[in-house]
Amino acid sequence: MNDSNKNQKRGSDVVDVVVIGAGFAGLYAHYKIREMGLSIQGFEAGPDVGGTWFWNRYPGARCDIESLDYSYSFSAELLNEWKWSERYATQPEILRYINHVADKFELRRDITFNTRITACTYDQAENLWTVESGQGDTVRCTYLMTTTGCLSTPKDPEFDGLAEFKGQWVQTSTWPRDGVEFAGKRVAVIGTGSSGIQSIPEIAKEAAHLTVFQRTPNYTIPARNAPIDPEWEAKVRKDYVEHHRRNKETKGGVQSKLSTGLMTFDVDKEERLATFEHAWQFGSAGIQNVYSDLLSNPEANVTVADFVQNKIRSIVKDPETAERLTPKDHPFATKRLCLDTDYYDTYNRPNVDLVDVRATPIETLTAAGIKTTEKEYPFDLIVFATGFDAMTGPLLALNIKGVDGLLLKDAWKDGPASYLGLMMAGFPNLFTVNGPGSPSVLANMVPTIEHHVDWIADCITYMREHKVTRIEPTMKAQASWAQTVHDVANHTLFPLAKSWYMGDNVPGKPRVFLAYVGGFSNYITRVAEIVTGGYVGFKLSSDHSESDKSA
Ligand code: N01
Repeated sequence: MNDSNKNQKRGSDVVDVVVIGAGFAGLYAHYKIREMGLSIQGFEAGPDVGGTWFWNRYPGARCDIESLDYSYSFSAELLNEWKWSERYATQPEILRYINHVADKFELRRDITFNTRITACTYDQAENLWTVESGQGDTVRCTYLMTTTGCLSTPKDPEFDGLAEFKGQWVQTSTWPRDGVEFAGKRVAVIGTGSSGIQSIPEIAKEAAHLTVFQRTPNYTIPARNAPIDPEWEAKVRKDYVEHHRRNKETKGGVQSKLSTGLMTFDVDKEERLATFEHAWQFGSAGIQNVYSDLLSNPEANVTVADFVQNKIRSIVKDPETAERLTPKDHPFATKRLCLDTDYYDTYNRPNVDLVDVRATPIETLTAAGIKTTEKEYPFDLIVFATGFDAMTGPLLALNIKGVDGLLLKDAWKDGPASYLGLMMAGFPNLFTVNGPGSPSVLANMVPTIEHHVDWIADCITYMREHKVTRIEPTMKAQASWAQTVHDVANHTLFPLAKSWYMGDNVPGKPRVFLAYVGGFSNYITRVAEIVTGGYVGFKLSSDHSESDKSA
């Protein structure tokens, strides 16, 4: 797939920038930093580019943002030459796109693949970062950029008896590259988040029998995926660059086709139901925004929750199964809303069963399969769709050590502390793309990535032009941003759900809302004001002086 490893630097080196990760964010970082004329060294744990789209190749994997929007916008030529085939692109098509971008701009040139970074240490005297891999690579750099993704540290299967199981087991998050055979097999899927909900209908079509182990039922909306509507495509492509610029002026990084601009109770019940029905038929996660208070007013939320619950009951023929699939313990869309193809209908198949593991918890895996408190189920294959240590996991795995030996894991023991999701106090010249406290997972990831990388590139340019050698946020600005992230989350219903947004899925993880829910456009404005004010909230220092622009 790539022959770039031939040209790579090994051993000890000093470069301007080290970029860790080669998914959407890492590749754009390479493009941008190279354009600035700086030297760069990239590392990627996988054997090739793609990040999340390299690893998550389970059947049914596709994006839940429309393809025409889930694209880089930094190159008009790239936008215009790449043609997506479906409304919501599949994982293989997205990976082909990422490979096309890497080929077109020769972005593999400075990346060392198959190399996981295991330590990043700040050297105060030299004002340099030392970056080390598990294989003995050591590189020093002036600026360190993490483009390690938000959902790239899989949660390991946390079940007793895994070693006893005699069949095959796989994780959706690290799906085998040569595929998995389901035909004729008794298959279990554990987990009903996006990965489970996308893969279950596909696995059910092939497996002899599928048993789904569900802990929390999730809300999901039919994607209504189809070949791209040529009329819509022509309209977007007429002014494609401008279309992407407008995406960056929205709350979610994508222009809504469903928002009414109204509040839920501005309209009567009949009109509301017609609006929800239109959104259901349209097929988009945008149903959560048709009325602006659906995610902040509990009564408003109940109206859409009831609508979707009735849909579940109307699709799933067995009333008991329908009841088990109906979410009851969290408001609508406060766990990440899923988009599916035939998910609920899959439970009408004779070869599919649903086990509620809250009613009958999994006790252990056995040589033959899975034993719950009720009985033992024999399986040939178990699929773990059990999620990730989101947002903080990928950064903590880098073993980052900052000023005075401060470990990131200690700095974050009560939850991630970051200024704007871009930088952390005590870790100078370390930039995080889509770090905790940024809009990231609550928005279209590609424009948020472009925004962060552009911001970092501008910041480095500013530093070089103004002879600034060190930048880091002040503790005060960082604490104030954490308060903002907390406050805006508390104005919504999100904290009412036990979700990975809150760190609930990882035992012992502090309960903190991990993303900025105030909207991408507001965030862009805030960040721009900070820059215009001369990097408000950052401590800038040169070899001779220090300035502190307290927020
Ligand atoms: O992971 P999840 P995911 N015993 O954490 C269950 C993005 N993504 O990989 O809810 C039993 O959502 C867990 O149960 P509970 C997207 O942002 C995007 O599916 O914790 N069950 C849950 O049902 C998404 O939100 C796309 O009670 C256990 C499931 O496993 C994020 O990635 C596609 C368990 C995990 O769901 C993560 O999605 C795929 C246990 N011990 C992913 N541990 C698209 O673009 C966990 N579970 C469409």
